[in-house]
Amino acid sequence: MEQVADPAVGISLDELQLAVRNHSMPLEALRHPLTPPWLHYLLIHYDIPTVDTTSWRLEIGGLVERPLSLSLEDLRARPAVDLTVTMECAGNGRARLDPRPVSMPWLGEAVGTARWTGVPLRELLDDAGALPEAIEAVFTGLDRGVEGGVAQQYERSQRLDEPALEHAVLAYAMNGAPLLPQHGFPLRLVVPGWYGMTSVKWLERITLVDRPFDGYQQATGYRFKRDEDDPGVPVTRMLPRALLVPPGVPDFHTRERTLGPGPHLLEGRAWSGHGEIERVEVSGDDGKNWFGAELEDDVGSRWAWRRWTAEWDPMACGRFVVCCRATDSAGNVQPLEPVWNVGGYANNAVQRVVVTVAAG
Ligand SMILES: Nc1nc2c(c(=O)[nH]1)N[C@H]1C(S)=C(S)[C@@H](COP(=O)(O)O)O[C@H]1N2
Ligand SMILES: [Mo]
Repeated sequence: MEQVADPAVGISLDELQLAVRNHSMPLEALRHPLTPPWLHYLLIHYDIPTVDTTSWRLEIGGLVERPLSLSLEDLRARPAVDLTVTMECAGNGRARLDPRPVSMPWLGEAVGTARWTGVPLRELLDDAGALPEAIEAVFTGLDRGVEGGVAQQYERSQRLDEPALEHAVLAYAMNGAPLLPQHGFPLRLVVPGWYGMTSVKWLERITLVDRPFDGYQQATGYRFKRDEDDPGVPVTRMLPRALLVPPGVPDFHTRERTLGPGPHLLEGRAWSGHGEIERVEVSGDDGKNWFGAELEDDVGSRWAWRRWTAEWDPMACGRFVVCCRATDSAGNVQPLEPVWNVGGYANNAVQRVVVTVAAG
């Protein structure tokens, strides 16, 4: 199902259409601990559904003792929890792969951090009472479309023994305001630490099942495959990534930066779904020499990015390639060059920002 672009062929109008419907987070928004919702990245496979909350219900069924049907008021009446999470699209960085997998052509900015408010998933599953044979929960969104020739509703599953499910939230608010339609109104799943595809939006149903779910987004999409015939392995948690706020001012077309003589305080944020961020390093010479950045914790959630700062003095005028890279407590470190796979997932190669330092 996956397609790979001929290396000689640029971005197509189909890819451009995906890119204008689904936007990334402008890098200057890395200055915010919580991303303003209108700057948070977006990924919508099909159309944004229109939902009438007078008739909308969340159904919880399948292998449960007590099927539940809950209105938005029912959910809001329950004790609420907050979960501050950095979410990133699994396809982030895809457009930088060579050859280029044809799908949403993210450059590296498909990320955002939000405070999600809602009901703990575990409490609802306990109320419904999973039968002993249930091993997975399937989350079904209202949105419909065709993908890889298969008509479908957007659906993904999670194993019931997945540790992140203990923290997962069914969210009806984002940064203290009702969910926006594009982020899943009236209710979405948020699974911390995982790439975004698992956090199903516009939820209408949770179904407990006794076998691994084999829907398109699980069995065909979101798998690391060497080629189209490889069954692949599932894409799960976010690899570490550090991003920096590009310093100076951009050129309108190329976005190359111009700035005055140093020293300059560089800043950015770093996250990982595999553990704490242990280290962020910065390079002013395209990854030849690295120096350490200071890590801060201005968000205060183990599931969210950490701010970092580093003083950089270019010591001369000219053209520089500034990069940053993160290491997490599981020992994952960002590579200098991408690791290729046919779906273009999880390319966490270091960000490179071209800057020209000019006197006065
Ligand atoms: N129902 C539904 N849920 C979905 C999607 C979708 O297309 N439909 N996209 C997924 C993907 S691929 C990502 S990366 C995140 C994006 O969430 P956001 O748009 O709120 O940032 O939602 C996920 N949940
Ligand atoms: Mo995604």
